[in-house]
Amino acid sequence: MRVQVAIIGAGPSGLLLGQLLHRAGIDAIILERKSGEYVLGRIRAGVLEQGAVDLLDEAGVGKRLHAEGLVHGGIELCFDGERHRIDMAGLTGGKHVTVYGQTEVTRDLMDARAAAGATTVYEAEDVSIHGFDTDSPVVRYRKDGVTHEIACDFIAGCDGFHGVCRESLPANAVKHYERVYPFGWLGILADVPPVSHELIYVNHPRGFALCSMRSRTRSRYYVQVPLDEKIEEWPDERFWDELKRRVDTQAASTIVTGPSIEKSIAPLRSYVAEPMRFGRLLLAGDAAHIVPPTGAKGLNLAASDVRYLSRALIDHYRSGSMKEVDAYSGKCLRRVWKAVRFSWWMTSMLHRFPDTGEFGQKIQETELAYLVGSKAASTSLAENYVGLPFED
Ligand code: FAS
Ligand code: PHB
Repeated sequence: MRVQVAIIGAGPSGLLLGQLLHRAGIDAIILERKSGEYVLGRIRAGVLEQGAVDLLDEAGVGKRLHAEGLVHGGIELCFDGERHRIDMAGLTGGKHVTVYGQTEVTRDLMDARAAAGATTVYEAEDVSIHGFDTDSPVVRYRKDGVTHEIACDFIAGCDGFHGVCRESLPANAVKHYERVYPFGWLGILADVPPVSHELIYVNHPRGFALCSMRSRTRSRYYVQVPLDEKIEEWPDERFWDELKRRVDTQAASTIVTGPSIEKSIAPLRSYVAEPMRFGRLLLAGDAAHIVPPTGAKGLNLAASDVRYLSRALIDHYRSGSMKEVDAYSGKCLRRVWKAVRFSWWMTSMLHRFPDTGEFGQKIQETELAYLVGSKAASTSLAENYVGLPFED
């Protein structure tokens, strides 16, 4: 079999890239090791930058997003028992974010790919990549006991942090930058109305909390927990009690609780692999970088990479030039590192670290008090949260 582009991974990165390439008439196959149901079952991101929304529109999958997504012009920061709104739209000349779950983005992309009759091989086993340092790379995989080989021009490594593509690189070909945080996020999804119409990020001596949502009837909440915490030690009642202890009294008295429909603990790390291109292999999304979800950047960075990658591949097939492919890694990484910095800054400011102590708590609360009282500082947060400009 031969295709122009072999995409490894059917998460948001792989599906969005496949859709953009298909609309440009470029032949791409997607190989995914899990089932479609498994991929849809992962509860992850919830906030889309305008740039990601624009790209989903370009991919022709924005209809439900615009019908069901919640457009937000601000967020609230809660510290020292009080909430303060950051008017992001007012501070950024009208830019917004849209609350629309990653699960829904993935579902819309899966539906579009099926409607286009484009091939996604789910439950593809033992995917391996070869010859990406030549002009004729090859991908192999097994399905139902039969081994298949795909010749292609390019391999898109969209296979996430634990994928095969980055791991297939020679050790001396990639530089790793990493910071692992000494805590995790315990997240709960419940069919209860959100406590507020916008997101609330909470700094509290007991730890971080976040009040988010998926719709006007479905809420997503998180509390910071120690890394060694066990999910079975967190019955719903304990979660709701802890969340109420961390939010302000008004939120604690009005929050609607209910049975969890999903509950999980996610570790937090910052990670970047440099470069993101190795010959005919190009990494995108979590395959190349991970951010703590505090800045709501993970999914948006995946979309950012796919924006650059789709344009580079389309330019190559239209002009024969490799100029944009050569520029891909540098363009991505300049934007990735700014999002990694913002996510690290938000995490450092809002979470309780082992060495925070009373002095550290006062410093965090003072930084937050300065932030909400300074137009310059609030503008800096706002322009990063709604999404920095792209390099074109
Ligand atoms: P993904 O990991 O989503 O997709 C990679 C795909 O490749 C997967 O389907 C995987 O099965 C497949 N794959 C892996 N190895 C393979 C192989 N060898 N062969 C074939 N296929 C293979 N981001 C936010 O912005 N906000 C959040 O709140 C947030 N919460 C998160 C919570 C958790 C627990 C995790 C893990 C991530 C969270 N993220 C969040 C980040 C997340 O949304 C990612 O940024 C997003 O899924 C990136 O999409 P992909 O790059 O497609 O990677
Ligand atoms: C979510 O709704 O899952 C969410 C929102 C904002 C974040 C992280 C997670 O910063």
